[in-house]
Amino acid sequence: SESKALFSVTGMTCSACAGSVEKAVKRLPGIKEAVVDVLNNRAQVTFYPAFVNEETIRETIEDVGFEASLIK
Ligand code: 9UX
Repeated sequence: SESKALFSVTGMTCSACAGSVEKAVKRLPGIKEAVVDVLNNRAQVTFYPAFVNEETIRETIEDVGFEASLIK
């Protein structure tokens, strides 16, 4: 089954920032959907926990260059 994680992502200033976060997260195995909202500094990710977890997703967002923390 799938899980959802909501992250706070700070430092994104344009829609291209959001696009680069979405692209990086979607490249991970086990990601169903990633939606990044630059205006509200949020990333909502739907994933398959057999393949990936919240911390790997969070680190991937940080690797793109933004601070990310898990909200729920
Ligand atoms: Mo453009 Mo968003 O360089 O940081 S991708 S502002």
